[in-house]
Amino acid sequence: MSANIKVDENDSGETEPVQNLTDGFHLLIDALKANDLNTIYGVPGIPITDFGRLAQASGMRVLSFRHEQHAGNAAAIAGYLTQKPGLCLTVSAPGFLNGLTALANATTNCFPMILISGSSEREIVDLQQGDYEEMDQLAIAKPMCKAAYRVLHAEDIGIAVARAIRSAVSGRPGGVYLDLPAKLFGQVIDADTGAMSIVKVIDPAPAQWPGQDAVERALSVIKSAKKPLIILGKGAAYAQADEAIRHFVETSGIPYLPMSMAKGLLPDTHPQSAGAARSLALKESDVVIMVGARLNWLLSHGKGKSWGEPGSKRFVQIDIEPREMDSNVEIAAPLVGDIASVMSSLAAGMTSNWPKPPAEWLNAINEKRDANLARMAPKLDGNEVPMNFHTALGALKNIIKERPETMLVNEGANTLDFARSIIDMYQPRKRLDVGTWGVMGIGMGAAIAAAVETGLPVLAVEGDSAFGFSGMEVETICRYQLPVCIVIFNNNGIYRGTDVNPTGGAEAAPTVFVKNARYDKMMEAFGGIGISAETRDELTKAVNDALDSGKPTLINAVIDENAGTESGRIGNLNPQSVVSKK
Ligand code: ADP
Ligand code: TPW
Ligand code: MG
Repeated sequence: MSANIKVDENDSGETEPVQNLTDGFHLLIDALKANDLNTIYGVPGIPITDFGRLAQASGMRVLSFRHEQHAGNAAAIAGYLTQKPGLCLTVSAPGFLNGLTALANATTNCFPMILISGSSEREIVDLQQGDYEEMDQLAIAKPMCKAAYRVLHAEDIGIAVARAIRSAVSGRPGGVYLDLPAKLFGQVIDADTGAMSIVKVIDPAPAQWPGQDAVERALSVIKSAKKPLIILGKGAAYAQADEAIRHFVETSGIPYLPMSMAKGLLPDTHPQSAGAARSLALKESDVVIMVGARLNWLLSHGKGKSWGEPGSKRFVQIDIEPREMDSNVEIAAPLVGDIASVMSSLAAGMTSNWPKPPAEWLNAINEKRDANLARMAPKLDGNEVPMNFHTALGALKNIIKERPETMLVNEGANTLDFARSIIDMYQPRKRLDVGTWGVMGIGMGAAIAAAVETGLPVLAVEGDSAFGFSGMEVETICRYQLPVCIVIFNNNGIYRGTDVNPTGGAEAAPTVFVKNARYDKMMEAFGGIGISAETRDELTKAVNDALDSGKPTLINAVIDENAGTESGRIGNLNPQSVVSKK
């Protein structure tokens, strides 16, 4: 898009050739569009209000949120789903800081995004003279993300955007900060010079092949295993190497465990899924093949009781980030490269008569899995009123089974942990959740990005506390008429609704909320559909109606306030007081 700013250089009234000009606003739009970045999630204000208007006028989608953190979370999920950096646009200082949490969270989760923020003037900021929303944003962003850049000259916008894109998506993906001082937007340069300054990034995330020696080493470790196990992480989901992963899993015949956002990469009902025999698989395995998953807290750092006898494991790890190797335990066979390339290298070395793991191991896992599933089944068919987590999630499990294309968003404590294990996923990249930090507040941002980026119906399963962190974005969902159905598991509080003030005073205990709140009324305030569901049948009907109609809907699912446990499944991480409670 050319700026079409024309200046008549002759003020004497004679006709003179006019000079085509462009400015920072238009150059930024041109640079983004040249790289096929066409959607912006943000909050307007000085100095980026006109940028949003001009971007929309240019045909970009500019989606305004009610708080930058949720716009940032949406951008991060857009990046995860598309392998292109999601864009978040914020105003200076406070808007920037609101977006920064999402940028840090994206980086932690290896999601590519770019936080573009307007900022105050360098000269004033650096002398600390008190500009409007003054803050040294670049310095603050740097430790929170993968890379941070500032642009001072309009002719550098093209190269800066290119640099930001490549930084976000190449190698281990992550968040990038782009600092744009207010003055930059209004800088005017010659339009031809401007057009030449735009850079289209060629091959932004180049394939990274593992060395042949590394491949052979890994294959020999895998071949020697008596009890092998594959762990698929969200890096594997991000890589979009779905067929190559399926081929590796099925040719090897090795049981696999999906980490939560890798669920559905292969259907959870796949005969090799060890999801319902997780403890046994981790404890007893002798060779563990990590595919785009880190040995962080979510996997007890690859050691300790849940991993069985010390020294009983050898690890093969596939990751694009070399420094991930040996992060927590020794990696016997590191495979550094992108998952698609590594998988195809492994496949080349695996003949079709590749030996399957010993039957004894497969039987042990299958028996455990079937027993666990059988034990769980009756709980999921219950009709209790008020509903407990199993009643309500049993209903949602059946709905996702019938509608496997649905995007599922999930946050909370019990609401998260139970939903993760109960709701089977059938397709890749359908499950979006609290990720590596276990952060509350991703819900509405993730739901909005899921709807915008895929056009598919979205089901957001939210703890009542979790929802509160981003609840105001229901207005955004209604405004853009997105096909999002939010189900709030309302148990009157954080973990449970039963805590009382130990002093006997009237002030509420720290973990409880207003009893019997009607979250559904929030949706009605903005023209959406609000429903309070007290039974399994009411819940099933309301969700099906919402997914059929595509209308923004919020269902307040009334859950027994006694049903949850402290911190869900990670209560063991709570520090214990050594001084006895009174
Ligand atoms: P989970 O939480 O599901 O266990 P993590 O976020 O801990 O997953 O790990 C994801 C890993 O995937 C990161 O170490 C990241 O470097 C890696 N990764 C991301 N994209 C790719 C890719 N295309 N190829 C290989 N590894 C990747
Ligand atoms: C940004 C701490 C972990 S889980 C949770 C909080 C506040 C809410 C749990 O209650 P909810 O779920 O959602 O009602 P349920 O089903 O168990 O009742 N701030 C941030 N992130 C985290 N993780 C917290 C606080 C937390
Ligand atoms: Mg709750």
